[in-house]
Amino acid sequence: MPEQSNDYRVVVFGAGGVGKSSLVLRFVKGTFRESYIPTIEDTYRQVISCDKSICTLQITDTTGSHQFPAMQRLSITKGHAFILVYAVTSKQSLEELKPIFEQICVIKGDIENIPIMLVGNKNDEMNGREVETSDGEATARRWKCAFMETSAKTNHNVKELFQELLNLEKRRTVSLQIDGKKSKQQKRAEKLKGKCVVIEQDCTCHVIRQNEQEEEEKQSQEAELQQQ
Ligand SMILES: Nc1nc2c(ncn2[C@@H]2O[C@H](COP(=O)(O)OP(=O)(O)O)[C@@H](O)[C@H]2O)c(=O)[nH]1
Ligand SMILES: [Mg+2]
Repeated sequence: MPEQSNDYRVVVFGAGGVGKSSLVLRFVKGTFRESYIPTIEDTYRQVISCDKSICTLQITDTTGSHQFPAMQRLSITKGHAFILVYAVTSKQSLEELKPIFEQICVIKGDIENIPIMLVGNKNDEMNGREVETSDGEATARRWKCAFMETSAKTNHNVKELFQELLNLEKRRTVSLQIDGKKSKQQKRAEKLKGKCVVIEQDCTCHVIRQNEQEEEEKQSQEAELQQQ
């Protein structure tokens, strides 16, 4: 089991081309690109709240299901929560998730306490669907994990995916919402939406090599929270 640290680490797995990077980039930067650029491994950071203090959500976008085995094992060992992505247009991409899921079970043991979301991406694709929603749901029931269909292209269920994943964490309270750091704009948005849990304005995302200024900002936010 990974130790409880100030980082909350989410790892995204799935076959090449299913849309892992697109989902992560849509979430952290709000962008989408049509072209396919294979990923080696990228990590993004975002400030979130965890047990009423500030912590860092670290999202690791992996290269695909044929990742180097040692890297894959390390990602699983270090990860707190997992997103397993297939494309609804590829039955094979769902099948390729099975060995990854099994490896998570072996390494983590008690997986009922590990947040895992099975994700059927590209649900905007009207033609060429190979995996029905019910097939995804059935797999998730077998794996005792959560399930969602998304589209990085149309931004369908992307923020919800990350928020739901954090909601599955039962050992600590992790939220995209930073308590006490709501901007006027956010408060307005919350009023409009009724219940809003995702920060849209203040949660700037960073590639892991964050600079010192950001570190300072985080520390001052922490100090502010402690004073409250
Ligand atoms: N139609 C559609 N295409 C997508 C979606 N997500 C990603 N793609 C496309 O699928 C290709 C692979 O995406 P990418 O995120 O690089 O896949 P990765 O290898 O899993 O990281 C790219 O051409 C994307 O534009 C989606 O939700 N809908
Ligand atoms: Mg990628």
